[in-house]
Amino acid sequence: MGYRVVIVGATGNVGREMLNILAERQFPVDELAVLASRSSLGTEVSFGDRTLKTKDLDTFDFTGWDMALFAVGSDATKKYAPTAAKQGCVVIDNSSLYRYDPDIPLIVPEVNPEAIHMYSKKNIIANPNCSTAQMVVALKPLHDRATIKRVVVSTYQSVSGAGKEGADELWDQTKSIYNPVTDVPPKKFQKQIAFNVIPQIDVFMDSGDTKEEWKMMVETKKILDQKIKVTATCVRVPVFVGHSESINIEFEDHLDENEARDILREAPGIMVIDKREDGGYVSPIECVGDYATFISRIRQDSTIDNGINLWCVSDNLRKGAALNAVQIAELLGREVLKKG
Ligand code: 11C
Repeated sequence: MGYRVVIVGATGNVGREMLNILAERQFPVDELAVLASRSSLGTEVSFGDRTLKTKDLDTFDFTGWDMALFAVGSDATKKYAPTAAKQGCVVIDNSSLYRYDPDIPLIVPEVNPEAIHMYSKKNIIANPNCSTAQMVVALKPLHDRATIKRVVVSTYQSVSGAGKEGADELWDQTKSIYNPVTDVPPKKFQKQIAFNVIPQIDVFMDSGDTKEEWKMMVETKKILDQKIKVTATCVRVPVFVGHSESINIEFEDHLDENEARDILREAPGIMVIDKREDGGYVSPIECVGDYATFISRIRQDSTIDNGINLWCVSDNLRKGAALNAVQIAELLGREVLKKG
């Protein structure tokens, strides 16, 4: 016996990846409902070798469905997730709406699977921001060994983090540079993204950090350890898929770079590619479609007592969104619902 699963926002980038990953990982699905807003109603989506027609999110009754994976923005989540949860369907939400609610678990299964049992407070589980998810997968095994005090991270985030409109803007702007007849001014992004980098993701906060940077600090604390200090600079780069991060970590205890490499090699969800030669590391284009968080460039930071630098790359639509949501669904099935 399997699960009755709903995908909310099935026609978007993340919704489609959720369907691909459920099929790839042979998640035990008995019945699947794919929902979309009225404007995309009737659009067909693929699930393995099947084609499914989207149904209307506005009129859908979640009663009797085991879990709903939400891949819509915070506004739509606010409108529909409480109803789904009240109707007895466990919500796994990819938006930022519920992440900071102390009664809602924020889960990366490789890091804090034990938090799953807190789901029952509100029948909702939150999925983290993409840039946080891949970073905490890398930090967790190192924190277990040498206790992290402080993290300084700079991100290089792909345009797909800003949805289809972000990817379209990079594509159209790049073409327009070769064909200047068509001008494609910045719309989704604050400045030209083609052949450029933009040190702003999301809105500015009073502190001077952007919200994306704030999310990395607050979410890392909630998922991994409240005591870890994080400072982040988040940058949009002209890459379609795959977020990269340069991470500097300061530990309580000494950690040798070779031991750090061995620990990461054994850690769940991680693939270490770290040869000290030309090209002996992973770049974002190579991680697309993969499940792993790739770690390269592991080395001692000799400017502090106990410091390590590393390079971390992952598919932001997969580990950063859809894969993590499906892993939460698997965890929920294994530890709580126990049907599969
Ligand atoms: C980006 N990280 O790359 C963002 C996208 O809180 O789920 C995901 C935003 C979020 O633009």
